[in-house]
This record gives sequence, C-alpha cells and structure tokens, in this order.
Amino acid sequence: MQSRRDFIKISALGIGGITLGSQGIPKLLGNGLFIDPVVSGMKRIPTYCEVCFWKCAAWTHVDEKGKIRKIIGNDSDPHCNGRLCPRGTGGVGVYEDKDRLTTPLIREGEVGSQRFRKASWDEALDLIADRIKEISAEHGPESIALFNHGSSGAHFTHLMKAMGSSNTAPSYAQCRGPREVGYKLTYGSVLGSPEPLDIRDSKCMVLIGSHLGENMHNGQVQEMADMIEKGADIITVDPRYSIAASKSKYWLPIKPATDIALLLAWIHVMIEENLYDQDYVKNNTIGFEQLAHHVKQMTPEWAYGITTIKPSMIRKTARLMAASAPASFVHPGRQVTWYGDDTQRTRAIAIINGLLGNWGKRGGFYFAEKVKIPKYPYPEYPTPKWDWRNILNGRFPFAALSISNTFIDATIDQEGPYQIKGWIVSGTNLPYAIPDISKFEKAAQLAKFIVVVDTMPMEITGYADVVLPECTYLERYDDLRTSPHREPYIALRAPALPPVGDSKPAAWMARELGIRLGLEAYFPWEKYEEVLEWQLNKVGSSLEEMHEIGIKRFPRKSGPLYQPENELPLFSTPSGKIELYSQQLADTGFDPLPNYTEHATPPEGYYRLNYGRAPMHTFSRTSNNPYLADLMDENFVWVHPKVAAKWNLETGQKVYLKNQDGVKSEFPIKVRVTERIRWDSVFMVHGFGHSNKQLTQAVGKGASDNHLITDVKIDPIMGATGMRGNFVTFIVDATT
Ligand SMILES: Nc1nc2c(c(=O)[nH]1)N[C@H]1C(S)=C(S)[C@@H](COP(=O)(O)OP(=O)(O)OC[C@H]3O[C@@H](n4cnc5c(=O)[nH]c(N)nc54)[C@H](O)[C@@H]3O)O[C@H]1N2
Ligand SMILES: Nc1nc2c(c(=O)[nH]1)N[C@H]1C(S)=C(S)[C@@H](COP(=O)(O)OP(=O)(O)OC[C@H]3O[C@@H](n4cnc5c(=O)[nH]c(N)nc54)[C@H](O)[C@@H]3O)O[C@H]1N2
Ligand code: SF4
Ligand SMILES: [Mo]
Repeated sequence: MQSRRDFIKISALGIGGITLGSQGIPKLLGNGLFIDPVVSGMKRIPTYCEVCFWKCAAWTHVDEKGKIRKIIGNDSDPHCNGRLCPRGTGGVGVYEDKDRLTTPLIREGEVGSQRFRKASWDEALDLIADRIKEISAEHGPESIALFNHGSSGAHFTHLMKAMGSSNTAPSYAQCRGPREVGYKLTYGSVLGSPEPLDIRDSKCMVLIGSHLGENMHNGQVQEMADMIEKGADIITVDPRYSIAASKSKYWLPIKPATDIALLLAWIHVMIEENLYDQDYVKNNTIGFEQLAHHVKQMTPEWAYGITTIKPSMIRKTARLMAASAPASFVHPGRQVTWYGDDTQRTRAIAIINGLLGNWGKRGGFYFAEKVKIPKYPYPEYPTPKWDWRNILNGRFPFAALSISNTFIDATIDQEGPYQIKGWIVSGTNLPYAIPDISKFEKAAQLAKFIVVVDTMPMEITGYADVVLPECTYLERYDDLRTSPHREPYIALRAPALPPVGDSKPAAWMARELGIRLGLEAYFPWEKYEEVLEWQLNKVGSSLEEMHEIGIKRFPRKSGPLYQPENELPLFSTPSGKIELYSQQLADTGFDPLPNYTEHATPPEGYYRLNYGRAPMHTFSRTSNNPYLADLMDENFVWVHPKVAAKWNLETGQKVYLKNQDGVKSEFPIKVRVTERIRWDSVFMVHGFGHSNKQLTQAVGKGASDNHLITDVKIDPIMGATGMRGNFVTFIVDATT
C-alpha cells in the first residue's frame, strides 16, 4: 500500500530547506507594524494560500535579505495539516514571477490588444472613478457588474454594494453551482467549501468524475490517503483512468455523459435488494414510494446499454456502498457543470446519499461549523433598483447566486431594461474560464468600460481600459479565513514583504475608489489591519496573537459533530425532511425525480473533449509560475492507442484540435498516446495555451480547452454552463 507521503508527493521544489525550531513571538510596534517571529535568521509570517480556493493556512519564511525562502503549511490547520500541495509550496513563484504587473496601465490599442501605457495610481483611479460616475449617472450603478474570484473580490463587492449594485458574479456557474442547488433542493442546505465529507473515517467513497489526486484539494487528498491506509474502498466512475481510479477497488470507465443512468440503476439495486437504510429512510425522507416506482424499470441491464458498465459491476458496487453505510457516500463533486442536467445529476447523488443514511454520520457527512466574525460597522448599503434576478426574468428559478454568463448576455443586450455597461474584473481570467469565447469577445467590445485587477498580465487584462496591479497574497492583508470545518477556525493572511513595484492590495484600491466616488463613509479606516484588529478583538483575539499563531481554533457552539442517536435531524427543506421526490421541482415544471436523457455523441472522426486538473497547476493562473512550470510546462492531448493508430499519431507529435463548430485551437498541442482514456474521448489539462506574449514562460505552450468549448449546455434549473458537450478532431499537419 502506498504511504500518504508517496501518494501526495508534496515536494519542496528545491526551495531552501531551512527548518524553524522554537516559535518566536511577534512584537507589536507603536506604529501598528509587527515584527514577526525571528528564528535562525528567518522571519515567519502567517498567510493562507491563494493558489487555489482550498485556502490552506501557511507560514511564509523570509530571510534577512528579504527573500522568501519557503512557504510551509501551518500544523494547526485542518485544511492542510501542516503540508501544502505542490502548488502551495510553489507560491514562492507567484511572488518571484518576473512578468508580474507592477504599475497601473491605461489601454492605448484596440480592445483585446495588449497595448498599454504606464500610468500613476492617481491618474488610473481618477479615470476609473470618472467613468463609473458617468455610467452610473446615465444607466444607474446597477449597470456596473463585478466578475470576481478569490479573496480580492470581497473588497470590490463591498465597494459595489456601497455604490448601489449587487451585480457581482463569482465563479459559480462554471464550478459547483449545480451541486449546491441539487443539495439545497434535496437536503435544504448547500455543502460549501470544504465539503463536510468525513473521508478519513469513511469505509467506502464513490467518486463520480471527481479526480482527487489531480484535483489537489489538500485536506481531502490527505484524508483519502488516510482511508486507503485503513483499508477502505474507493469506487471511481470516470472515462479516464485518473489517479483516484488507480487507487480504487473498482474503476468504472463509464461512457461520458451517461452518469445519471448509472446512478438511477444503483438506486434501483439498493431498493430492489433492500440494501438501503430502511429506518433512516422512513424517518427522514419523503417521496420514497415515488422514487421506488420511478426506478422500477431502471435495471442494471437497462443502464448497461447506456453506460457500457456491466450489470454485475453495477450490482457489486451498489452492494459495497450499502454494506459500508452509513460510513459510505457518493462524493457530490466540485466542478460539476458538465452536460446541462447537472443539478439533476447531483440530485441523483444526493438521493443515493439519503438512501445510505449518511447525513450527520461518522464516515459520511459531518456537521461543519464556522466562526461568525462580526461585520465591521459600515453604514447600511443603498438598495439597488434591480439586480441579476431582474435580468433572468424568471429563468433559472433556483439560481441562488448571480450567474457570470448572465452579465455577459446583459452586456450584449442593447434593448432590454436591464443592461450591463461597465465591468470590474478581479482575479478571474474570463477568456479562459467562461465558455463560448466569441460571446465573451462581443460583450467585451460592447462594454463601455472595463477595469481589470490582476497580479499578472493575463488574457483578460488585454480587454481592460485600465489595469490595476494587485500585489500577491504574500504581500497583503485580506479578510480572515473563516471556512467551516469539524471545528471552527480562523486564519490570518498577513504580508510577508512589501508589495513589489507599484502594486497594491485590493482593499487599498477599493478604498481609494470609494473616496473618489464620495463613499468615504464606507471606508472609515486607513489600513485594512484596522478592520481585522476590530474583528479579532470582537472574537477575543488580536492581530498580535494571530501573527504568532496564524490559525486559531474555537470551541464548537452548534452541537455535536454527528447526529445524536436519539434525535432526528431537521432539514431546511419545505417538508423538513430529505426530499427524494422534489415538489419544488415539480411545481416549477422540472422533473421531480432525476431522469436520464440522452446527450449527443461525437460525430465520425470526432472525440469528446474532456478536461481537468493537473496536481501541480491551478487553472490558467500557474502556467507562468517558474517553479510549477518546471514540473509541467505544457499540456498534452491524451489519445487512446486505437485512435492514435487510426490517425497515425505518436506521443510527442504536435497537432491542432478543431471542434464541431470549426473552431481550431490557437496553438498546436502534443499528443500523449495512453490507455488511460476511453477511445471516444480525448483529455487535456485545463489552463494552458496562453496567448498573452507578456507571459514569457507560458505563451504558446499547449492549448486552451476553453477555446474549443463553444457548445454550452445551460442548466435550465439554475443557469450553469455545461461544458462537456464539445467534440474535437485532429489537424495532423501542425504546420497548416
Ligand atoms: N474550459 C474550462 N473552463 C473552466 C474550468 C475548466 O476546467 N475548463 N474550470 C472552471 C472552474 S471549476 C473554476 S473554479 C474557474 C476558475 O476560473 P478563474 O479563477 O478565472 O481561474 P484562472 O484561470 O486561474 O484565473 C485567475 C486569474 O486571477 C489572477 N489572480 C491570481 N491571484 C490573484 C490575486 O491575488 N489577486 C488578483 N486580483 N488576481 C489574481 C490570475 O492572474 C488570473 O488572471 O474556471 C472555470 N472554467
Ligand atoms: N491541482 C488542482 N486541483 C484543483 C484545482 C486546480 O486548478 N488544480 N481546482 C479546484 C477547483 S476550483 C475545482 S472545481 C476542482 C475540480 O475538480 P473535480 O471536481 O474533482 O473534477 P472535475 O474537473 O469535475 O472532473 C474531472 C474528471 O471528470 C472526468 N469526467 C469527464 N467526463 C466525465 C463523465 O461524463 N462522467 C464521469 N463520471 N467523469 C467524467 C474526467 O476524466 C476527470 O477525471 O478541482 C480543485 N482542485
Ligand atoms: S490545496 Fe494547494 S494550492 Fe490549494 S490552498 Fe492548499 S496549498 Fe494552496
Ligand atoms: Mo472550481
């Protein structure tokens, strides 16, 4: 059996291996600055990682010359247990990247070109404030939309609300939105991040497309290693032989886009063979009879014809899941915007979890809790006259958060009553993150004004009228991390070094803009530390203490981690029970029980475009990182040997890809011939194929999946963008 260390392969990336002995104590100076612990000539400053959204708490070690020597995990943090993933360790490269943005820029060339001139902060901020005032005067502040992802978004969200706009869109409709809605409909609550999965104590975990191991969500990967060490079982359903598949008892190489049929057949077996938790279902769910009737004909034999998974395997895996219950669950997934019926797929997963009776059970789902940090006493925000719900006008009735693509549509719309005219984009590389690039381009051309806040010159910065350079997470304070976990924790992010060049934190930018917009009442502080100090004092801590410990644990207040045996849980659904049958969906004209619907299959000579993560990269943000590029500097297109033989392809050969709509990849990509992908699909790691020449390391390396995703399957229940219904073929002569 593989040890956790081997499995996670958390490397030091060759960065100085100096160890920190005893802990030093930070000193508070009269001017509010801190002297952080100095040990062996190194300062140690707390942070939480921004290389992905798992937000592991860490220590940045800085030597006497002001060089970051390493970033290591904080031992007290349950997100990382003292060990960062390769990307978090490689955070040093985020700081050191030579291509970073270091000064505000004002566009000189066409929209989408990368021609800018340098500007002072005053000039850039004055220009933005003037344009926001103009657009607000003409169209109302609601016509400004914020696209945001990551910690900086909170500062601009505050500014937007102070201006009178709640049109802010996180990466929700391209990520976990359908899962949250599927769970809300079934259990009455969303799952959030980290998902409250009791992986370490589970006896059986089922992964439907979740590729833990490549998806490096740290705590989950570590707990998965723990459960493997304890001899627990994993069942992986994936058309690709993923890392998780290689650690699994059963790998089910499903025909893509047919998972709902498999899930329904599993439900069939559980009911038919009385494998489900009958007491639990009787006491805690509604709609069982309708469910049993619904799946009556959905036998493993029926599913075999759809999924290509043998009936015996479907039965065997259903029995294994049930035998391990309640310490058994189907992982609800993370990036779940696949085929447009994603809320329904998550509903099917939630129903199976209901039958296994694993809510509030050890080895199933635990009850997570977070620290409630009091809101800083800002004046009340003005009430916007309209928001994204008006744009939707009744479409996607279960959308719980705004949908980024809605703002793109509302920017293109020149007639409707609810138009978007200006964009603030913070921490998201939209042309590489939102599918249907031609629509994005059209909207970007029509927007009257675009501000982009980023740390790097990315593709999105090319569309900006003004680019504001943010310093990295290693050079700034941000909000306290309060993510829920088994126990409530807070984590501090503090600057390890002053910002490089003329880059600044988002909190500072939002305040400067606020003042220029006459909103100083919403920014009654000079430095963001004041807000943090106020909040920390309210929960019985201080910046001084947090500089010393980085992460602070609080006692649970919400009750036990698991459901007490003698009490029934109360769910926040209309019925107060787990809704196997959803009256809410029936009332709004949707299937109250999940159904399998057939999706298009690739035309002759085309293969389904499948994409995902690599352990050492995060989306498009790390491809230029010198340390992480050292581990992997381009993506490959995975091709099954049978397909390779048909096309005469060899590993290392460069091809262009062309999709069903005739869109060709911007760059060629190297072939990797491998049995690890089904013959009907190809796979590529998302986030490569950069076109911005200022990304000197990453430009032109590999290809971008997002450019080939032009057929978008919108989820009618909540509006997410299904991205896996695209097919590609090869252009073999890569010189044409
Ligand atoms: N085709 C395709 N599209 C996808 C996905 C996919 O797999 N394939 N995945 C989807 C998923 S699950 C998600 S969550 C989204 C992710 O979408 P994004 O979050 O947009 O991902 P990135 O491409 O990494 O872009 C992040 C941007 O933030 C910048 N940035 C990094 N750190 C900071 C910072 O501290 N401050 C500021 N201001 N900017 C910073 C980076 O330079 C980069 O421009 O993409 C979604 N879209
Ligand atoms: N290293 C690294 N880790 C990350 C990130 C990162 O950028 N880098 N991003 C984080 C974020 S924001 C997210 S949302 C998660 C996403 O990570 P996950 O939610 O775990 O994975 P997905 O990207 O949804 O799924 C990818 C897997 O689905 C399989 N798949 C494709 N089509 C089908 C199908 O039809 N059926 C089935 N059953 N499987 C299919 C693919 O082969 C692949 O193995 O990763 C997180 N972790
Ligand atoms: S999982 Fe890795 S990249 Fe994500 S926050 Fe943790 S260390 Fe950083
Ligand atoms: Mo995501």
